[in-house]
Amino acid sequence: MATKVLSLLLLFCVANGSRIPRKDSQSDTWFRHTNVYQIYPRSFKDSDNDGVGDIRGIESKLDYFVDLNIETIWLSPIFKSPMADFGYDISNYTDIDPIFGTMDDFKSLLQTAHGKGLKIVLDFVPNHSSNEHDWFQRSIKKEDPYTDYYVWVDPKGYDENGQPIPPSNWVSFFRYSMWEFNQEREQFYLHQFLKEQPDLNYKNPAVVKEMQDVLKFWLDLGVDGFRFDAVATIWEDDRYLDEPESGNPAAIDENDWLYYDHIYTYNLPETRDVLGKLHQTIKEQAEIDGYPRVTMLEVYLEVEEEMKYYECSDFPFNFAMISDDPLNATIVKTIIDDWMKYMPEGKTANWVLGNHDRSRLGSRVGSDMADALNLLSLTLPGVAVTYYGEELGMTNTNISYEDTVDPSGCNCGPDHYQECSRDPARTPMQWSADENNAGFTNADKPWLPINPNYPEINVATEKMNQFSHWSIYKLINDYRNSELILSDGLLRTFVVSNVLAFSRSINEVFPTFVTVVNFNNEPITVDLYGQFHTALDMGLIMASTKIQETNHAPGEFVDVRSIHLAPHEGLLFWLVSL
Ligand SMILES: *[C@@H]1O[C@H](CO)[C@@H](O)[C@H](O)[C@H]1NC(C)=O
Ligand SMILES: *[C@@H]1O[C@H](CO)[C@@H](O)[C@H](O)[C@H]1NC(C)=O
Ligand SMILES: *[C@@H]1O[C@H](CO)[C@@H](O)[C@H](O)[C@H]1NC(C)=O
Ligand SMILES: CC(=O)N[C@H]1CO[C@H](CO)[C@@H](O)[C@@H]1O
Ligand SMILES: [Ca+2]
Ligand SMILES: [Ca+2]
Repeated sequence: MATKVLSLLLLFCVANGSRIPRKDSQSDTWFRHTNVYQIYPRSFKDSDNDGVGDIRGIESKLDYFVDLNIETIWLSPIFKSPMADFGYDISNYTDIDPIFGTMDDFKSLLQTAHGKGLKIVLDFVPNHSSNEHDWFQRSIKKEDPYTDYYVWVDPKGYDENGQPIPPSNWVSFFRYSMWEFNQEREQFYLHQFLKEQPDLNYKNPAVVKEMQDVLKFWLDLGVDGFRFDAVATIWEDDRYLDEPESGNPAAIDENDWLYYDHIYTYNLPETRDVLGKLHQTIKEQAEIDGYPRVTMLEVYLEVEEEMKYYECSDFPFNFAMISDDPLNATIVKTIIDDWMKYMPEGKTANWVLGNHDRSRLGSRVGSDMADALNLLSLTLPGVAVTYYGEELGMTNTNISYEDTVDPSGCNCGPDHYQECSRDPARTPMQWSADENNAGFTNADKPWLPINPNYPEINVATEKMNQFSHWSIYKLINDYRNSELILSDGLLRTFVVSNVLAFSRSINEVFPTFVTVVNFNNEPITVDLYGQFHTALDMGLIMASTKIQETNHAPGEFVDVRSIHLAPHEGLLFWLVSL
């Protein structure tokens, strides 16, 4: 294939200029330039036909990642759980839930993955356990040492009906009070999420130690790192003062999290002290066996505030491109520039386009724009994070109220569930057009319905079409894997007529490549000459998301003074001289 020849040629010219030097080779580690793929295990592949995806299912599909040149797989929680929040309510942090398989299944997955050069990152949910966790059950009974493992507070008083009054007006993420009264202990406990998810008390050093032991358990088994869930909620102000109203018009009513400004419950500075201790446990493992693991954090903040979380992790996820606000070239340029400007020296950037809490990329920006944004994230410096199915152009699935299972959706009721439910972005992976349930399961009914677009949007069909979402994604990842896509070096971003472009090179003398994304709904011709850090004026095309509408086949040339772009086209080329 032309592209193979092309990349060999380019490899040769880079090799000629000696191996690509890295900015800080001392601390260089695999996760500075890896790509991360998030699997939502319930929906990836079902091996035993009960309608729910599982660990053996994932193991059976590992070659999919080898094929796509994806290195790191992050699994949403697979731990023992009553599934009130589908695994984000953990009743035993060191055990596998039977719905997903056994500990032996997990060990086998890990071993097979490592044998194929893949990494497995686990989801770590530090803020809360399940209410069915043994610690919580003993805490209710005030059995030491568990008495203060959770946040227990006396009622503020009792109302005229003798009902206990909660300590404060705090409202949880999933609506209604953050406080739940426990009859047995006659105190309220705190829950930032569901009442089935009591918050752990990080003011208690025994809890910190307990969670360090959990990390150690999995590190000793050989996992490659962790993604920490919901970290901004770890610490609360223990004066339990009421939070002020936010005035946010998006709030449904006063029971909605958005109704308040969470000044006493979200992103408190002590949070980072706790995280620092947990991160330290992960780093120490490298001192034992010489192999560095990754710590990635889930935290949604303004960029400058978010940067503080680099102190206590390898990187906090960059969610700036995941919002429901429309994106355009100027906005995305600002997102990129801000992250690169504020990121601490020597750290790694990252770009997240989707997850199991948000509307799917293809539904937010349109399927063709999704390809262009995948190109963007895969060619920016640092780590690209892909949510399962977004390499196929999967979109949200319309789900009726009757079929809704997400507690966040159910709590909003039949009139508002579509604003709150996360089910539409969690439906089964679409493997093929002609097997049962798109090749996900042979059960009569999968746990969530299959998207009706599966006959076109699926792995098998897209593999056979060189212009499909999947084929474009793979081509770009193949370049990434050839080390031509750099984690460090020069980056210049610019915008011309709502077209975003950026150039990348290790330094002035190394080859420069350029990514261009047309955010316009119309075709446009742009002149990008003079914007790069070199005077070269021809582009040798590596990839385009719109080959069928343009003449931008890999190996063709383009004059940078006059680049004709299709609507929503993403284009990748090397700067060359002829
Ligand atoms: C978690 O599960 C493991 C394996 O079954 C068991 O040995 C351990 O005691 C459990 N821990 C708790 C806190 O229930
Ligand atoms: C989604 O499904 C509901 C009922 O199941 C239907 O009323 C609604 O029109 C559908 N919406 C879309 C966008 O298809
Ligand atoms: C991009 O979005 C911003 C913010 O909504 C807006 O001010 C700007 O005019 C938009 N630019 C284009 C070219 O649409
Ligand atoms: C993106 C993400 O991981 N969201 C999770 C945050 O934490 C809550 C509670 O554990 C989950 O419900 C979300 O899915
Ligand atoms: Ca199963
Ligand atoms: Ca908390």
